[in-house]
Amino acid sequence: MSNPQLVPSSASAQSDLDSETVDEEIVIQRKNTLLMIPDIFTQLPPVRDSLATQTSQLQDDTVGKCLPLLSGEDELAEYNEHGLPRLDRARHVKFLHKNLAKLPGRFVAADSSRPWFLYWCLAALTMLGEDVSSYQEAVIETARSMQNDTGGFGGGNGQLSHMATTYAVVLALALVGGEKAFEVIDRRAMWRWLSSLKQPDGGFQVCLGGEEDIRGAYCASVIISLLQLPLNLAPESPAWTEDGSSDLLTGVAEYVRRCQTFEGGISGQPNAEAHGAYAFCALGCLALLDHPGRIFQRYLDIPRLVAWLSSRQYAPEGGFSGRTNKLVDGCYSHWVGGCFPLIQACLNNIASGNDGTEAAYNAAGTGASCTLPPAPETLFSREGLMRYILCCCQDQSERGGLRDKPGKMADAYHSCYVLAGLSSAQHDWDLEEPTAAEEISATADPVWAVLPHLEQIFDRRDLVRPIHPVYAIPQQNARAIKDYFRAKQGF
Ligand code: FPP
Ligand code: K
Repeated sequence: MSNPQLVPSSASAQSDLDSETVDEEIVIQRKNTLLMIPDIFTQLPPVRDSLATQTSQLQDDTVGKCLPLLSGEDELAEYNEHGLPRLDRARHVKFLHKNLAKLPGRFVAADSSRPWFLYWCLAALTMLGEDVSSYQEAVIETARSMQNDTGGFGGGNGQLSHMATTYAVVLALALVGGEKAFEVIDRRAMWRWLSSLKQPDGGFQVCLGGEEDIRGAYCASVIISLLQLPLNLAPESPAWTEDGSSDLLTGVAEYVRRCQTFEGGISGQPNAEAHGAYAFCALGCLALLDHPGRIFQRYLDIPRLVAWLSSRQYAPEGGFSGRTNKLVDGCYSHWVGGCFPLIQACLNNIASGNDGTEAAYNAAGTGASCTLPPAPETLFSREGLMRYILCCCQDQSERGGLRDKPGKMADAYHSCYVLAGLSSAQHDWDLEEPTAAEEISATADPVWAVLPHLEQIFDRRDLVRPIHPVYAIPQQNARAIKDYFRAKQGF
């Protein structure tokens, strides 16, 4: 290296240098790092609305907290040549193990979220490359205490079964894996319980007598698919029909369609406000019903959805917001960022002509050849998301863990979904085998091909383990539980 300014201080600092020289060197180094960071991540947006409101004030405060961290000015961080700090793996691992241990009294309000803590921590540890099988016994015991004879899992012993806690328990059992863990689940009772939540309009209630929303549809689809449940409805279902024409999945896609809003995003229920968390639920749910290349086009306005999803990514922060005029939050790295691998799979399929567009065009008999547009290489700024995650979402204190934004405490929820978002930014996915609607319970499982995305700015050692784009657990864990239950005839 001919330019001494590029030599890291650890290598060049001599013991006889006085502290002033060292300080000067650090300043020079920071300036050089800054040169490597695109202006869009270090400057205020060029177009600003001069009307000050509570909303614009909160936005300015957030940018104010993020900018120094994005500009290589965090005293506690060591930046690489692109201005990115390392992923603090060891500290995050420690934080997550601690969150799986007995929590202090102030967590009592989170008691009914215990299944979630299991899932968030186990999933996050897995993404960080940890082996979580040592938690098998504990997860089995906890899951047993939360299962109801009437089907499903509550948030704790004696609590009402809920779609979200059931989803979290099933994923936690899949993460620790093994026959003993899978056998905890009473699948017949689960099937009855899901039948009783299924509504005539295609959606699902989240608990008996509770609200019907798109979380219900997503969680139900994941549970049905992972547990390979029969699709026919139990007679006590509100959606049961005498002629047997409707099953657990009837009308789910139509329900999802009704949740797309005028903005292009997806709301929790028809005619409500679009939110990133629900966009992921919508796409995840549809992707379990058929190949995204076919089903997204059939039920959603994709251009408007992509425009809305893209508008969730902010500059200079680089992270995503959950809805229009709200702030970036690390968790949307997954809820919004996790939509992109699914949309990418959809567009790749359309570009390859597999979705049937080309055949339909040719069949029209015009004689003209059909030229399909190529799929875009990437749909969001991976660099921006990575910068937000690594610069702004890591708790630099001894505590470790990942967070919503600077100034917030790290927690298990954000640790899980920030890492899941990092996985989306670091990898490319494609769905190899198209699957037919019936195949949700059929023998062949569609295979997601995943490779690290080339041209990255992060240290290769900071690559996290990829997760399945729909189930949000590693693909092999999803496959293991599905194969186990598929091999069983009936319950
Ligand atoms: C608004 O919170 C948040 C929502 C309207 C949706 C929350 C739902 C999820 C995070 C996940 C649902 C998915 C499953 C699988 C159960 P806010 O107003 O605090 O945040 P905001 O300002 O960022 O919108
Ligand atoms: K929030």
